[in-house]
Amino acid sequence: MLKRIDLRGDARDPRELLPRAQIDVSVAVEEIRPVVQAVREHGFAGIREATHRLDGVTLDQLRVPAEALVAAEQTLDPEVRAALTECIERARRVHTDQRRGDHTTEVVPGGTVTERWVPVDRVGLYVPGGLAMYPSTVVMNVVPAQVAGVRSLVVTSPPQADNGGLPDPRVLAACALLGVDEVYAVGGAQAIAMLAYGAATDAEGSQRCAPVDMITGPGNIWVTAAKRLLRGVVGIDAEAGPTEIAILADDTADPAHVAADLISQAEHDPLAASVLVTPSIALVEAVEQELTRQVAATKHVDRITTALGGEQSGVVLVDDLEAGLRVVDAYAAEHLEIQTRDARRWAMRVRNAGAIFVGAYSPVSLGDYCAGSNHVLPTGGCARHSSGLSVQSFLRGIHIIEYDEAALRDVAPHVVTLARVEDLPAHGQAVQARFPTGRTAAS
Ligand code: HSO
Ligand code: ZN
Repeated sequence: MLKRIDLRGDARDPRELLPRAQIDVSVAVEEIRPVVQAVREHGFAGIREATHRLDGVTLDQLRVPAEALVAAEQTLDPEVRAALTECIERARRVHTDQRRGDHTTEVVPGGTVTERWVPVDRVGLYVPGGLAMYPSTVVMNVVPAQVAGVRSLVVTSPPQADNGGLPDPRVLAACALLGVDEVYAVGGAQAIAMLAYGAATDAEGSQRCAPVDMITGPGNIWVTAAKRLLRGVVGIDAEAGPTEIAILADDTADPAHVAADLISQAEHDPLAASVLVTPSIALVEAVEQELTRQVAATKHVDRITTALGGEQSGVVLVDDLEAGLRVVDAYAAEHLEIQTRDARRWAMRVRNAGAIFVGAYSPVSLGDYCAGSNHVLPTGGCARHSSGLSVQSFLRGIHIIEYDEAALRDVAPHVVTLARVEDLPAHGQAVQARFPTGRTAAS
């Protein structure tokens, strides 16, 4: 099922040799451009037309009524409520610890730079519908935004024909549990355009969705394309690609666990990537047997079989764990599991991964729901330069510069010199104008 890539005795840079899907968003950008334009020009009418054409639902009002949110929460299965509540509480604990205070550096006596962390004012969260319907993702986006202190938070999710044109009831319930009361039944590129530009949400224009400052949340290729197109008009978290799991394992790993974890992320998407990196051929053979047995018994067989058999998945055989470490660093997985002897020690040496799951009892599914960690993580190798969603994602560090007369006078000659070197004498003059007698440190 998984193809084998044998890197034993191979000294080449593993980056080029690893499996990875190629996804081109640029074609989709051209396809959604007219939708975005229509929403920008015609507001509500543009959204309604696109929703009718693409989602098969005609809406007179885009905002989800408060009673519908209350009803979704009240009719939530108690077991689901308990699980979501646990997910929220654990995430809150971890994200609360991420908060950082303002910091002042006294550069010289009388000259300070303060870094003040200020939350983004208004954030829009896109929650997919259809194949991907994740109340847990509502939690993973809303909790860090709330902990950061974002004042205004809006959620938008596609209308479901079978839910009377409202978004999925479990998504609505998650919003209600988190205290989010501004929710819209809009999906796709039209939702991203509505959040970016703002729009009336009914025909009379009596209600409006005000534009947001930043959009987060996963979505399909059209949503990703709209985010790419509107980046700059509005802040964008990241372009979420199909999910990935890499497992670095040795002969101490349990093949049944390894197979189950590879399958768990393949369940998301036919384009999901599952990669096993190991020096143990015995483990590979045992995992292959387990995969055959477990895949046959699981629900989403087609999706999983396609994902595991796809170009983006495979088993990478390496000489030893040192070589395996180089491979997982080169791959920079969204999720990396370490199932080896001394797993923690190996985990601490990893440099590139969205999140690392250590040992036999920390599967990725735990992190997806109830570890307390965030499950919105960099994909497609972006873990080489980016982190997952956190409180920090919703904060801006503003530098506050405050120098007194003596401190400016003291450094003035250096400012003037650098201004001269860059041929920007007016820059130097802006400092010298404050010392008309020309008495700076140099004079
Ligand atoms: N594994 C997904 C998140 C998720 N899993 C949501 C289940 N629900 C991407 O990290
Ligand atoms: Zn998952």
